[in-house]
Amino acid sequence: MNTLSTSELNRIDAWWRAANYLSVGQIFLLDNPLLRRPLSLDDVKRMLLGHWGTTPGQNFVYAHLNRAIVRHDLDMIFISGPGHGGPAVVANTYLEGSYSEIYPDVSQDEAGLRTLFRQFSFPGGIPSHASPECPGSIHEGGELGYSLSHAFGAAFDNPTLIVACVVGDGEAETGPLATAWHSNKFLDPRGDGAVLPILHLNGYKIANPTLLARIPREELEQLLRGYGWTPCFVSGHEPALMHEAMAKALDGAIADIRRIQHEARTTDATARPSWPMIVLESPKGWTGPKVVNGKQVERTFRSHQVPLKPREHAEHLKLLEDWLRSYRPQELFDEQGRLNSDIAAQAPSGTRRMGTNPRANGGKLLRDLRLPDFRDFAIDVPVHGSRGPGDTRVLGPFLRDVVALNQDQRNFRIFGPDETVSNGLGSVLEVTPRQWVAPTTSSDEALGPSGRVLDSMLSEHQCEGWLEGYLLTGRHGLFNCYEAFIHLVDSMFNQHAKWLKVTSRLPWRRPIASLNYLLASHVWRQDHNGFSHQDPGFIDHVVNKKADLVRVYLPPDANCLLSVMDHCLRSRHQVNVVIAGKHPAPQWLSMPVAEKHCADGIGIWQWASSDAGTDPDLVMACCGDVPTLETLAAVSILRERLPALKVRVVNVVDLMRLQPPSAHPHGLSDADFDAFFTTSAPVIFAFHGYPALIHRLTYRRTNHDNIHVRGYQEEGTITTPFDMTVLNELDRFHLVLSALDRLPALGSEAAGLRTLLEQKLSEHRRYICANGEDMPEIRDWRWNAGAAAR
Ligand SMILES: Cc1ncc(C[n+]2csc(CCOP(=O)(O)OP(=O)(O)O)c2C)c(N)n1
Repeated sequence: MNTLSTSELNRIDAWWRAANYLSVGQIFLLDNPLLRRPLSLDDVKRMLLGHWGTTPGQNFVYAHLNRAIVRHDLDMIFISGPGHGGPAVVANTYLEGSYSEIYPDVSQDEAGLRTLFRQFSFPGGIPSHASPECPGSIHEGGELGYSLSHAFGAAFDNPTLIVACVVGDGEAETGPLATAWHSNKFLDPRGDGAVLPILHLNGYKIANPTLLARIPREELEQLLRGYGWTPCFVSGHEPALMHEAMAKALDGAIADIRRIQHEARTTDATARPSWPMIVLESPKGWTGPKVVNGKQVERTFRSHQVPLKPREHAEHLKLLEDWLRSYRPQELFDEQGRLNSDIAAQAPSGTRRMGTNPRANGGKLLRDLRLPDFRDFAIDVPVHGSRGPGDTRVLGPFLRDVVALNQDQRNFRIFGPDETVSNGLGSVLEVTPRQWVAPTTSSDEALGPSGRVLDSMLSEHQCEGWLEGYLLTGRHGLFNCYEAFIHLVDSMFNQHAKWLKVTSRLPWRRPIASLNYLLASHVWRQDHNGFSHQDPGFIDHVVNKKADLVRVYLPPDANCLLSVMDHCLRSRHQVNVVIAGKHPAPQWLSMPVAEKHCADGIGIWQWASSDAGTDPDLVMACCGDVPTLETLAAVSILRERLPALKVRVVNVVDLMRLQPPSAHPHGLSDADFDAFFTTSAPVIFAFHGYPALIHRLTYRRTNHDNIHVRGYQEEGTITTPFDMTVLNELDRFHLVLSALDRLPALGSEAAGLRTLLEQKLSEHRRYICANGEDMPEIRDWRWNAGAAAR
């Protein structure tokens, strides 16, 4: 028996035709939206920018999802993997009414249609992709590869939600997408929603066939089954047959999803389900021009963008008009240009419409996290420089309690590529397992079908994509990662930052929780990994983005880390990068002092300085835990050997304080900057990352010429922790030597010290090569100026 009645089939086909008509109209038309008169060149845009090829397939999917939503009363959102099919999502959200509710000027009449067409890919209008401006979108799809991970991120902790995710067959060739199929091993059918992937096998990319379309059907099916999915193929090109096949496939998929969820939610079944997915094998450029300039277009890569160029080829105008009229617009829209009511009635109502589902405007659903008082986790700092267990290890119990306090709300997750324990955050596993729906053995630790930590897939791309999807649908999270390998998601970070930038200017999009990176296992302490694991360049990458969106924090110790993390978890619509160590390290500030220091973002450490609050001869600045340690060790040498020298110690937690306020909202005024760094004293700046960044951030400051930066110089290997700093001339001895270079007035006093320091460096080298560890005087060094921490 057929799934669709004839009238249902006709209505769904009419919706599809309407969406196709609106899509072609968006790509081509400036005017004459209802073809009330013969098309003229004046009706056609001068610059034709957009993508047709993927669009009819996505329109087809959307039309059928609408039917499924109504029929099964689904809570569903739509992700357009090949987001260049923007005309499709715009057209469908317009047809369902969501679009005009947000943009009343794009009204449901002829004038609105004209605006809809004109604005697309047009100066002052909207982008050609499923961009943030498009209601219902959480995924721009400009950079291909992340649709499925976003879909899973959205589905976590949304037990009623089904995320319908169109995956391009070209997109499926990207690394992130190819690994994303495995996300099904992390979806808990009890507490999470479902993801319904629809692999859009239209056969072509921009100029090539796709791999998945050119492997035998059986091989493709085995591949998808091998990833743990149960694929259902919908193949063909004849609309009536395809409508019936798609409706049937969707009903089947929804039934399977419901069965899986019902079983999981009502029994003790723990076996990993094989979730359904659909493979939609339809022609690229379906229903568009078949042959243009003597070449096949429909079902080829030639349909990818704009298949007709009426201004270049006179005969294309007629082809375009025929194409538009082939959808029979007079049957679809009434005299006023409004979609005929019997067609419009197919749309789901209210927030069931995919363009209006609040999950796709996550800020609307965002609830504050319940946060424990971070001060309760403070480490005691009886004297400046007392030993801590490792800063992230102090943070761990705080995060553990964040997890525990929000278990009921189910709105906080920690993501990591198999590194949460390694990064010193193992405490969180005291209150939650790592979510893992595959089988376990008795030797596994802290794995379970439902948990707040997702760290059991070695894929930075999935962690990033899942977290983004989670945040975009109104929840909170943290991504912990080795510093060097966070670069794997540079590009994903870019896209997310772009999304934040655009949405921050859309009043109807509510702010979402910030994307928080905790980069532990950083460049300076990759003791057992070496050069491949040493790279602090993510900071440089991040600061390229719009200043009001990015924050970079380098807490010098555990109490500062606690304060910074509390702040980040409360913040909205930003990207926060926090860099912290996991190895035992000196602690400098008691909690009250740390809290104030972090709120200020920068401070003079008077207890370590010898300028007695007067104009210093030298500023020793530091940013990052290891640079802070080496700076204080350098200062102790200076204070012991050159007691008359007036040294000021400045510590920077919030890197953005260095920029002028015109460049970043956290920027220090010039007067404040000068008050910290003086206008003429030499500044030796020990920095966690590449030195050039400090110059870039401070080049407009009065004293910039006197700022001498030491940081990572791309020197690394397996060696001792202190030797890493020596190799990069960030160690205490080089810092003092740098200071002496810039204090010529010291004369012979400096010469003696210089000789001593050079001897120390030689001694260090000899010692580590003989003993395989740092010299005792380095390992056991303590800040001994004697002042108690306050
Ligand atoms: C990561 C990435 N690489 C390259 C591109 C350029 N690009 C845009 S569309 C496209 C082809 C996409 O093919 P597919 O995913 O199959 O989409 P469809 O055929 O449905 O248009 C390419 C390569 C991109 N957008 N993103």
